Amino acid sequence: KHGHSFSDLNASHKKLLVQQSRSGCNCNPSSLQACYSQRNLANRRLSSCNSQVRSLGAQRSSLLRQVSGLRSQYAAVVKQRDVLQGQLNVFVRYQNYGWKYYRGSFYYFSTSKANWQASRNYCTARGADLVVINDAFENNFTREVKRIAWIGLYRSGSNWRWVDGSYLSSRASYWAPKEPNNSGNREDRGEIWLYNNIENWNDAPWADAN
Ligand code: 2F8
Ligand code: CA
Repeated sequence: KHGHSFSDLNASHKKLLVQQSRSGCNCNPSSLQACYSQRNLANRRLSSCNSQVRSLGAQRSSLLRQVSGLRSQYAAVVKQRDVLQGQLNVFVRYQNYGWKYYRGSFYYFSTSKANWQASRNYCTARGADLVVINDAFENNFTREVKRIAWIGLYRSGSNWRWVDGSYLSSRASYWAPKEPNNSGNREDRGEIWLYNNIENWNDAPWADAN
């Protein structure tokens, strides 16, 4: 059969009308114009959606970078906290044993009397040593002991040295007036002596029990 029957044409016309009404368009000029402007509007919305998608994608990767930065900062802070907690534990333990903290070091002012070497052994058995007085602050802090007390100073020949190996000649010193005098030619160790004075050290025989 060639060509279309009237009823065929009618059916396909109806079908087209249904499709047109689904798409919201009619084929008269004014509704065609409305159809174009709807399409243009849809295109504008689409391109605005696309740029939002692009911008959100960029925000997402920036946020992911921030998250990974924050994760590593968090880990670093946790590590720092653990170090500080450990230091705090040490601090509390020393304080509980009666050690005094001053400018970065712990000091123990013993009340028992012993000669210089036995005093030094008492210190080293506790992971410390007789005090090395580095400056005016430490000198004023240590004379707060308010009694005669050995310090980590010894004579080797004509040189006075600290127990850390340094030579007193290259450091601040706080000898009492006229000291060290090597009285009786047998004084070879340093002590806090005139503790009420800034210049308070004396040399005394190592075997004295301070
Ligand atoms: O007058 C200073 C002099 O005093 C004592 O000797 C009499 C001290 N001796 C002891 O502490 C053992 C000296 O060291 C000090 O120089
Ligand atoms: Ca002396």
